[in-house]
Amino acid sequence: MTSLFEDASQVLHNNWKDSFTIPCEGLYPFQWNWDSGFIAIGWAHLDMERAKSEIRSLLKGQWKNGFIPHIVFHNEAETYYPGPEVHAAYLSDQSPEVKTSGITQPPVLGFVLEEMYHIAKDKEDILKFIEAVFDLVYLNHHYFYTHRDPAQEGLVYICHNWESGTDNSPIWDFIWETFEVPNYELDRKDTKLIDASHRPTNKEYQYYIHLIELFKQWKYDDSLITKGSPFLVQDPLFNSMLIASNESLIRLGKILNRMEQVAQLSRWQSMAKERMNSKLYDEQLDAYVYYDLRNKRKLSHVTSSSFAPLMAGIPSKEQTARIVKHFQGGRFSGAENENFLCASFDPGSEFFNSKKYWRGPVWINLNWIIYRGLRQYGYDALAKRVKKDTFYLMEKYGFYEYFEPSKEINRSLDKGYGGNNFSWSAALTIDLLTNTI
Ligand code: 2M8
Repeated sequence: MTSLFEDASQVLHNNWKDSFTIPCEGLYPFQWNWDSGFIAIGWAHLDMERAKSEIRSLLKGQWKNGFIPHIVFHNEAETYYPGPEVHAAYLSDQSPEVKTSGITQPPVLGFVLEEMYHIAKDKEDILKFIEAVFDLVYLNHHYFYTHRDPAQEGLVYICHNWESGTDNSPIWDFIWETFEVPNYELDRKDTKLIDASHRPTNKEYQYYIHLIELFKQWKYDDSLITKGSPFLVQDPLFNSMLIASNESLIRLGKILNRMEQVAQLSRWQSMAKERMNSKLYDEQLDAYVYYDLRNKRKLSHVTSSSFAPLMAGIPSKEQTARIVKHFQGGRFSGAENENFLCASFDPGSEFFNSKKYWRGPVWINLNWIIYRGLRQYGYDALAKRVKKDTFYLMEKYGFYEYFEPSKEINRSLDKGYGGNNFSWSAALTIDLLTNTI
């Protein structure tokens, strides 16, 4: 019998394509932005040269203004929709030579670089690498604070559900209710590859494609998107990843003596943390929620993204004590601890669906983010439980994309949900296996 570590390592090796790693054979055959960040952490434990290559390949897709796209199409593949011709990023005068999408994903690169630094045995060598990419990652943060924060308040917006990483979260239903879309012809491949009931509906895809069509009309010009996009949301996960990455870049910048960048990052950082608490924290729910910038309203629902601010050190100790109650005989754990941690959407809500992608299932990258957050605030026993739940699911089913949260339903299942041999599930398992708590 092979170990979990060996099996995870095999998944990464199988999904490696010369200079980067695909998230999943068939289902996601290109390089994805935040996937690559998590994958690089896995590679850092196995082969640091591959971890570096993963980051360099992603940065080949960076635009002149610092923007990093959510997909880089280095290769051709017929198994994914929408491909490069639908995204048509060449319409922007900022886009690079390689084909990319024109929307982004949660900015994890800053903290990924710091993880690589901690994992590396040869610190001199890794610092040379970090020094070589530091300005590019800094430029990405500069892009966010200068193009995605119209009120200059410290919170950046996303303009597409795919930018959130949590594609079909019920949160986006409330945005879809605010506008109508034409009927686009969809050439979906995902629903031919895996169980369609675990994926978003065609109606939802009409919205996803419509937003892309609007952005193309505007040649991906950020000022036109700010003015006109019907989807403009301040998302707690996205902003937490940016804040966690700011913090890492500040620490790395000090080591590299990049004091000018450190000073600017620190200014963004203090504003961002303050605003997360004054604008996105919901006192009634004891959780960070979403703000719909277009329609000027809070979207007060608890999702696994609501817990990401812990990893970024945003809540006070008192707030954290209230937040963790969701995990102990609470909303997410269930009163009798009947759920594995952590469902992607409030299991008590009428919008929860335990099988459907980001509307309920457990995701390993969010578990990793929550685990890191709990440890940061000293909730080691709870962190251990998140890790135990993660390993249980992975050992029982393998490295699936997402998993059933209900312990009861799990008794009769023999598979996880979505794609199998999914890279970030494997990569972050490798990382969790190396943590002693
Ligand atoms: C999923 O999203 C893509 C679009 O980006 C899709 O469904 O086609 C999400 O889970 C996203 O967070 C992830 O990065 C991507 C690749 O794993 O798949």
